[in-house]
Amino acid sequence: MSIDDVLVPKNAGSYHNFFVRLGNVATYGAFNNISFAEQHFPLLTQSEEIRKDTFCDDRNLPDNCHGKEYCFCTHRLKVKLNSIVQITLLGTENGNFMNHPIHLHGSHFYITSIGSDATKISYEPQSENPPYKDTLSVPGSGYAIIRFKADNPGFWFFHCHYDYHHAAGMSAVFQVGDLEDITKDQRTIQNNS
Ligand SMILES: [Cu+2]
Repeated sequence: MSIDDVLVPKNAGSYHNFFVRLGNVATYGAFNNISFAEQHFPLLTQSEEIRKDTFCDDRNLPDNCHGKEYCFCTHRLKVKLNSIVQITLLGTENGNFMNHPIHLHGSHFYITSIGSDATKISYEPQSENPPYKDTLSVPGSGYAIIRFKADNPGFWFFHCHYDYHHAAGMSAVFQVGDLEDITKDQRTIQNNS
């Protein structure tokens, strides 16, 4: 994969663009006002237990969440295998007092833009040679834009790395590929080991 494939996704079969507001209050944390609730089974190895209503996102909230400020459910961001994913991470802390170290499993990402003022988001890549990381500190009242190629099928945790924020729900799970892509990949790993 070249940097150009990610920074200029012109040849990508598909492209996903997410906007994630980071929120934390005294007792819970959230991405887009959804506080992550874990399932009782591991998604990766017991995917046969996944049901239609296992996951939620900000366009598909469970019925009991409507009208509520915060919602508790298994927040999933689903992307096509080999697509280019852009995520805008938005700090919502007043006065910039707490940054959030956001960590992605399964892939590294390029940080194409970062700033301390969330009202001045720039989508123009700030460098031709951007940092390549699996964790970044999003300024408390600022923003960061990250991009990666979703070429590793699976369920991957995406969360604030302050353990108490993570435990309080400041997390989501990326589903890279359809279940067939994921289980096929696992069979390949099992047969090769
Ligand atoms: Cu945090």
